[in-house]
Amino acid sequence: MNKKNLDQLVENARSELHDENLVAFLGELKSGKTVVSCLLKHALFNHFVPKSREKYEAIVTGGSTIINETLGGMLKDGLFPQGTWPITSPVISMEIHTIKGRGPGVVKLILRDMSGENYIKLLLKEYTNPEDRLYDILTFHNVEKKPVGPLAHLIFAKVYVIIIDCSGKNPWEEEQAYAAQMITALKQMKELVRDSENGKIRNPIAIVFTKTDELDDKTRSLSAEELLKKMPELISILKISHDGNLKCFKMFVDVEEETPEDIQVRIKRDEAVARKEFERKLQERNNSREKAIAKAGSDAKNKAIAEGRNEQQADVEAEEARNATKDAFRNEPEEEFHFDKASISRPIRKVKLPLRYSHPQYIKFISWLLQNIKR
Ligand SMILES: Nc1nc2c(ncn2[C@@H]2O[C@H](COP(=O)(O)OP(=O)(O)OP(=O)(O)O)[C@@H](O)[C@H]2O)c(=O)[nH]1
Ligand SMILES: [Mg+2]
Repeated sequence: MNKKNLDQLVENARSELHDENLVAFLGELKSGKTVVSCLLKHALFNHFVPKSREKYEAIVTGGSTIINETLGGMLKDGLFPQGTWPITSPVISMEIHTIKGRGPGVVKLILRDMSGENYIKLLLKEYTNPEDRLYDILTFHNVEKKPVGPLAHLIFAKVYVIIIDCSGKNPWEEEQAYAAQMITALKQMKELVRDSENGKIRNPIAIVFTKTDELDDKTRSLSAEELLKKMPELISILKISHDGNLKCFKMFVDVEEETPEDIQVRIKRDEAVARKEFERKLQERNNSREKAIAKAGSDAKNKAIAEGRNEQQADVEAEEARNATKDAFRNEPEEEFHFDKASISRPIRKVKLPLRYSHPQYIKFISWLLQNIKR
């Protein structure tokens, strides 16, 4: 990586994402990012739009398949989403219009979820050189060779949502250390791309406490702001790194323990998903084999012609080369589908049906996002 390349990447990312109203969800593995992004959509359509005093209309303009599948699994079978695959970073885009009155006009809201695994790799891992981190973020998994990779929004999002998982044994200690580390990395990135003021992040930040149903009775009754006070290290990091709107929210879904039947439903779903992925990979491998076979043939033919043999002879050699390549592939061990049911057969928590969640907090969260995304 040289400095010029990096500057170019930064400019690409800036111009691609400058006008996008991107909301970045940041949080550890399994902290609840996907659940929050899905319930935000649910709350928007089922609570915010129908109950607002302003007249709103909302439509999903992107990511409806993933959202319908995930929400469908929760609402119908009480299934929590599968972990987000590290090779994807789902985007859900929605447009919210004010029909009449003052309101914010049209707001396009784009939520970008990410896998906790990538979050750890890009924001929690130590880097000796911050420019290396920036480069990794901008180029991460850019398989489609676009001007910037799918995770460039980590640098150029309009709003950041930091997820704090309350379900751990000692959430305050651990989670505040992660969040503080992440904010420090983000601040460093913002300074590098000159998107900070006086060395501070200016973007609005929401701190979202998830799984608050798992807190003890006394702690659960605290407000979101009071929960933040349990993390003095995070507060002081925010003070020195952030100068902008900051708001806290607490979110939960009512959960219950799975029954043996529930476990079977979940295993069946997970196995089907794993099989689909296996078949996709197999298809990908077969396609690349086909290409390699064809290439071996045309290479051999070109070589034969270049060496002065006639067309017929060249075709024979091409056929031989294709067969040799086919044989080589045939000798490779066949891949088999493995699915480890035993490791996922213990009961875990499922969504208690009918779905009940902290929708008043989601309504506040949506209002806050609408206000802050417009700036
Ligand atoms: N008790 C409780 N558990 C929850 C709640 N929300 C999520 N969970 C649990 O947390 C798990 C992870 O939630 P996700 O939303 O998939 O987490 P994530 O951050 O998207 O995870 P990755 O994509 O793997 O990084 C779920 O499978 C549930 O078991 C909640 O409100 N209460
Ligand atoms: Mg996820």
